[in-house]
Amino acid sequence: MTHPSCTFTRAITRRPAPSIVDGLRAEDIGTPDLDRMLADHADYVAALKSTGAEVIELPPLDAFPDAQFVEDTALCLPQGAVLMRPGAPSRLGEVAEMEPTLAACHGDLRRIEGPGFVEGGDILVTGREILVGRSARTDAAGVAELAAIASDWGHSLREVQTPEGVLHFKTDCSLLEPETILATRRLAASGCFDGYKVLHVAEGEEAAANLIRFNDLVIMPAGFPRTAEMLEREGFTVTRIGNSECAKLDGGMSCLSLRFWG
Ligand code: CIR
Repeated sequence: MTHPSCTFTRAITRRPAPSIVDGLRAEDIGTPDLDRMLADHADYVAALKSTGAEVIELPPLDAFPDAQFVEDTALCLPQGAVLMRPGAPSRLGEVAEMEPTLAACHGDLRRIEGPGFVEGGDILVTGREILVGRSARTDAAGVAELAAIASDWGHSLREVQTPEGVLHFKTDCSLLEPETILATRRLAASGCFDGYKVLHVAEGEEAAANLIRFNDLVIMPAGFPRTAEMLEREGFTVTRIGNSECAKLDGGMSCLSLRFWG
Protein backbone atom coordinates (compact mmCIF):
# COMPACT_ATOMS: atom_id res chain seq x y z
CA MET A 1 0.00 0.00 0.00
CA THR A 2 1.89 3.07 -1.19
CA HIS A 3 -0.90 5.54 -1.81
CA PRO A 4 -0.42 8.82 0.14
CA SER A 5 -3.89 8.49 1.70
CA CYS A 6 -2.67 5.43 3.64
CA THR A 7 1.12 5.67 3.62
CA PHE A 8 3.00 8.15 5.78
CA THR A 9 6.58 8.88 6.73
CA ARG A 10 5.81 11.30 9.56
CA ALA A 11 3.22 12.19 12.15
CA ILE A 12 2.81 15.03 14.63
CA THR A 13 1.31 14.45 18.08
CA ARG A 14 0.97 16.55 21.22
CA ARG A 15 1.07 15.21 24.78
CA PRO A 16 -2.08 15.85 26.83
CA ALA A 17 -1.85 18.53 29.55
CA PRO A 18 -3.42 18.62 33.05
CA SER A 19 -6.03 21.03 31.64
CA ILE A 20 -7.74 18.10 29.79
CA VAL A 21 -10.27 18.19 32.64
CA ASP A 22 -11.58 21.39 31.00
CA GLY A 23 -11.72 19.91 27.48
CA LEU A 24 -14.83 20.34 25.37
CA ARG A 25 -17.41 17.55 25.45
CA ALA A 26 -20.95 17.13 24.16
CA GLU A 27 -22.01 15.20 27.24
CA ASP A 28 -20.42 14.76 30.65
CA ILE A 29 -19.57 11.07 31.03
CA GLY A 30 -16.83 11.59 33.64
CA THR A 31 -13.64 13.52 34.25
CA PRO A 32 -10.70 12.33 32.13
CA ASP A 33 -7.77 10.93 34.10
CA LEU A 34 -4.44 12.42 32.98
CA ASP A 35 -2.22 9.48 33.91
CA ARG A 36 -4.41 7.03 32.04
CA MET A 37 -4.63 9.34 29.04
CA LEU A 38 -0.85 9.77 28.99
CA ALA A 39 -0.33 6.00 29.11
CA ASP A 40 -2.75 5.48 26.20
CA HIS A 41 -1.10 8.34 24.32
CA ALA A 42 2.31 6.72 24.75
CA ASP A 43 0.90 3.45 23.33
CA TYR A 44 -0.53 5.40 20.39
CA VAL A 45 2.81 7.08 19.63
CA ALA A 46 4.59 3.72 19.93
CA ALA A 47 2.15 2.19 17.42
CA LEU A 48 2.83 4.99 14.92
CA LYS A 49 6.60 4.57 15.36
CA SER A 50 6.39 0.78 15.02
CA THR A 51 5.56 1.26 11.33
CA GLY A 52 8.88 3.03 10.75
CA ALA A 53 7.41 6.54 10.70
CA GLU A 54 9.06 9.48 12.45
CA VAL A 55 6.82 11.00 15.13
CA ILE A 56 7.26 14.65 16.10
CA GLU A 57 6.07 14.77 19.70
CA LEU A 58 5.05 18.27 20.77
CA PRO A 59 4.94 19.30 24.44
CA PRO A 60 1.68 19.73 26.40
CA LEU A 61 -0.14 23.07 26.09
CA ASP A 62 -1.95 23.73 29.33
CA ALA A 63 -3.62 26.87 27.94
CA PHE A 64 -5.53 24.74 25.40
CA PRO A 65 -7.39 21.80 26.98
CA ASP A 66 -8.11 20.13 23.61
CA ALA A 67 -4.66 20.67 22.09
CA GLN A 68 -3.79 16.94 22.05
CA PHE A 69 -6.40 16.60 19.27
CA VAL A 70 -3.91 18.03 16.76
CA GLU A 71 -5.77 16.73 13.71
CA ASP A 72 -8.27 19.57 13.93
CA THR A 73 -5.61 22.27 13.41
CA ALA A 74 -4.45 21.37 9.89
CA LEU A 75 -4.75 19.30 6.75
CA CYS A 76 -1.55 17.82 5.33
CA LEU A 77 -1.42 16.88 1.66
CA PRO A 78 1.50 15.85 -0.56
CA GLN A 79 1.64 19.40 -2.02
CA GLY A 80 1.64 21.24 1.31
CA ALA A 81 -0.35 21.89 4.46
CA VAL A 82 -3.37 24.04 5.25
CA LEU A 83 -3.86 25.58 8.69
CA MET A 84 -7.48 25.23 9.72
CA ARG A 85 -9.77 27.67 11.50
CA PRO A 86 -11.56 25.69 14.22
CA GLY A 87 -15.24 26.36 14.76
CA ALA A 88 -14.81 25.98 18.52
CA PRO A 89 -13.65 29.41 19.80
CA SER A 90 -11.59 27.87 22.61
CA ARG A 91 -9.55 25.99 19.98
CA LEU A 92 -8.69 28.83 17.59
CA GLY A 93 -5.38 29.54 19.36
CA GLU A 94 -4.14 25.98 18.83
CA VAL A 95 -3.47 26.75 15.18
CA ALA A 96 -0.72 29.31 15.86
CA GLU A 97 0.90 26.80 18.20
CA MET A 98 1.02 24.25 15.38
CA GLU A 99 2.20 26.64 12.66
CA PRO A 100 6.00 26.57 13.27
CA THR A 101 6.10 22.77 13.21
CA LEU A 102 4.14 22.58 9.97
CA ALA A 103 6.20 25.40 8.41
CA ALA A 104 9.32 23.34 9.10
CA CYS A 105 7.82 20.25 7.42
CA HIS A 106 5.99 21.71 4.40
CA GLY A 107 7.30 24.04 1.70
CA ASP A 108 3.83 25.38 0.91
CA LEU A 109 1.82 26.38 3.97
CA ARG A 110 -1.63 27.90 3.41
CA ARG A 111 -4.37 28.86 5.84
CA ILE A 112 -8.12 29.19 6.12
CA GLU A 113 -8.35 32.94 6.67
CA GLY A 114 -12.02 33.12 7.63
CA PRO A 115 -14.64 34.24 8.28
CA GLY A 116 -15.53 30.57 7.70
CA PHE A 117 -14.48 27.63 9.83
CA VAL A 118 -13.09 24.15 9.16
CA GLU A 119 -11.79 21.52 11.59
CA GLY A 120 -9.57 18.68 10.41
CA GLY A 121 -11.87 16.08 11.96
CA ASP A 122 -14.40 16.89 9.26
CA ILE A 123 -11.98 16.04 6.43
CA LEU A 124 -11.48 12.56 4.97
CA VAL A 125 -8.85 12.24 2.26
CA THR A 126 -9.49 9.17 0.11
CA GLY A 127 -7.64 7.77 -2.85
CA ARG A 128 -9.63 9.89 -5.25
CA GLU A 129 -10.91 13.01 -3.48
CA ILE A 130 -11.22 15.07 -0.34
CA LEU A 131 -14.55 14.74 1.48
CA VAL A 132 -15.46 17.57 3.85
CA GLY A 133 -18.44 17.25 6.16
CA ARG A 134 -20.43 20.32 7.09
CA SER A 135 -20.94 20.23 10.84
CA ALA A 136 -21.35 22.49 13.87
CA ARG A 137 -17.57 23.13 13.49
CA THR A 138 -17.22 23.38 9.69
CA ASP A 139 -19.34 25.78 7.67
CA ALA A 140 -19.96 26.52 3.99
CA ALA A 141 -17.56 29.48 3.84
CA GLY A 142 -14.77 27.42 5.37
CA VAL A 143 -15.38 24.55 2.94
CA ALA A 144 -15.33 27.00 0.00
CA GLU A 145 -11.99 28.43 1.09
CA LEU A 146 -10.51 24.96 1.49
CA ALA A 147 -11.91 23.89 -1.89
CA ALA A 148 -10.04 26.73 -3.60
CA ILE A 149 -6.73 25.65 -2.05
CA ALA A 150 -7.38 21.98 -2.83
CA SER A 151 -8.15 22.89 -6.43
CA ASP A 152 -4.88 24.86 -6.70
CA TRP A 153 -3.13 21.66 -5.71
CA GLY A 154 -5.06 19.52 -8.20
CA HIS A 155 -7.42 17.79 -5.75
CA SER A 156 -11.14 17.48 -6.13
CA LEU A 157 -13.10 18.29 -2.99
CA ARG A 158 -16.67 17.23 -2.30
CA GLU A 159 -18.84 18.76 0.40
CA VAL A 160 -20.89 16.25 2.37
CA GLN A 161 -22.89 16.40 5.59
CA THR A 162 -21.78 15.25 9.03
CA PRO A 163 -24.82 13.56 10.67
CA GLU A 164 -26.84 15.75 13.03
CA GLY A 165 -25.54 15.53 16.58
CA VAL A 166 -22.21 13.95 15.50
CA LEU A 167 -19.13 16.05 16.32
CA HIS A 168 -17.08 15.49 13.16
CA PHE A 169 -17.48 13.70 9.83
CA LYS A 170 -14.67 11.33 10.79
CA THR A 171 -16.34 10.53 14.10
CA ASP A 172 -18.35 8.17 11.89
CA CYS A 173 -15.87 7.01 9.24
CA SER A 174 -12.27 6.20 8.38
CA LEU A 175 -10.22 5.32 5.33
CA LEU A 176 -8.96 1.72 5.30
CA GLU A 177 -7.55 1.68 1.77
CA PRO A 178 -7.65 4.31 -0.97
CA GLU A 179 -11.08 3.04 -2.12
CA THR A 180 -12.28 1.32 1.07
CA ILE A 181 -14.08 3.09 3.88
CA LEU A 182 -15.18 1.98 7.33
CA ALA A 183 -18.36 3.77 8.37
CA THR A 184 -21.34 3.68 10.67
CA ARG A 185 -24.57 2.62 9.00
CA ARG A 186 -26.13 6.01 9.79
CA LEU A 187 -23.44 7.82 7.78
CA ALA A 188 -23.18 5.31 4.93
CA ALA A 189 -26.98 5.49 4.54
CA SER A 190 -26.60 9.10 3.39
CA GLY A 191 -25.03 7.79 0.17
CA CYS A 192 -21.90 9.89 0.53
CA PHE A 193 -19.68 6.85 -0.08
CA ASP A 194 -21.48 5.50 -3.13
CA GLY A 195 -18.87 4.06 -5.49
CA TYR A 196 -16.50 3.10 -2.68
CA LYS A 197 -16.20 -0.26 -0.98
CA VAL A 198 -17.80 0.33 2.43
CA LEU A 199 -17.36 -1.85 5.52
CA HIS A 200 -19.68 -1.18 8.45
CA VAL A 201 -18.78 -1.10 12.12
CA ALA A 202 -20.68 -3.69 14.15
CA GLU A 203 -24.00 -2.59 15.60
CA GLY A 204 -23.46 -1.03 19.01
CA GLU A 205 -19.80 -0.36 18.18
CA GLU A 206 -20.30 2.98 16.41
CA ALA A 207 -17.41 4.51 18.36
CA ALA A 208 -15.05 2.16 16.51
CA ALA A 209 -15.62 4.08 13.27
CA ASN A 210 -12.90 6.60 14.08
CA LEU A 211 -9.64 4.77 13.45
CA ILE A 212 -6.61 5.32 11.27
CA ARG A 213 -4.95 3.30 8.57
CA PHE A 214 -1.31 4.14 9.14
CA ASN A 215 1.08 2.26 6.86
CA ASP A 216 0.65 -1.46 7.50
CA LEU A 217 -1.50 -0.97 10.61
CA VAL A 218 -5.11 -0.22 11.39
CA ILE A 219 -4.93 1.61 14.74
CA MET A 220 -8.29 1.43 16.48
CA PRO A 221 -9.74 2.06 19.93
CA ALA A 222 -9.79 -0.96 22.25
CA GLY A 223 -13.12 -2.42 23.32
CA PHE A 224 -14.82 -3.08 19.98
CA PRO A 225 -14.16 -6.79 19.43
CA ARG A 226 -16.67 -7.51 16.69
CA THR A 227 -15.45 -4.68 14.48
CA ALA A 228 -11.81 -5.59 15.18
CA GLU A 229 -12.42 -9.22 14.25
CA MET A 230 -14.26 -8.21 11.08
CA LEU A 231 -11.27 -6.07 10.05
CA GLU A 232 -8.87 -8.93 10.76
CA ARG A 233 -11.01 -11.26 8.65
CA GLU A 234 -10.73 -8.67 5.86
CA GLY A 235 -6.95 -9.00 6.13
CA PHE A 236 -5.99 -5.89 8.09
CA THR A 237 -3.41 -5.91 10.89
CA VAL A 238 -5.21 -4.32 13.82
CA THR A 239 -3.60 -2.60 16.83
CA ARG A 240 -5.92 -1.75 19.71
CA ILE A 241 -5.21 1.38 21.79
CA GLY A 242 -7.03 2.38 25.00
CA ASN A 243 -9.26 5.39 24.36
CA SER A 244 -11.41 5.59 27.49
CA GLU A 245 -10.15 9.04 28.53
CA CYS A 246 -10.11 10.73 25.11
CA ALA A 247 -13.61 9.34 24.54
CA LYS A 248 -14.79 11.44 27.50
CA LEU A 249 -13.80 14.45 25.37
CA ASP A 250 -15.28 13.05 22.14
CA GLY A 251 -11.79 12.27 20.82
CA GLY A 252 -10.54 9.18 19.02
CA MET A 253 -7.70 7.72 17.02
CA SER A 254 -7.62 10.15 14.09
CA CYS A 255 -7.74 13.29 16.25
CA LEU A 256 -4.48 12.45 18.01
CA SER A 257 -2.16 12.93 15.03
CA LEU A 258 -1.45 14.81 11.85
CA ARG A 259 -0.11 12.35 9.31
CA PHE A 260 1.82 13.05 6.12
CA TRP A 261 4.42 11.99 3.63
CA GLY A 262 7.58 14.08 3.54
C1 CIR B 1 -13.51 18.98 20.75
O1 CIR B 1 -14.70 18.98 21.09
O2 CIR B 1 -13.06 19.75 19.92
C2 CIR B 1 -12.58 17.99 21.41
N1 CIR B 1 -13.01 17.76 22.75
C3 CIR B 1 -12.53 16.70 20.65
C4 CIR B 1 -11.93 16.86 19.29
C5 CIR B 1 -11.86 15.55 18.55
N2 CIR B 1 -11.23 15.74 17.29
C6 CIR B 1 -11.47 15.01 16.21
O3 CIR B 1 -12.37 14.17 16.22
N3 CIR B 1 -10.77 15.26 15.11
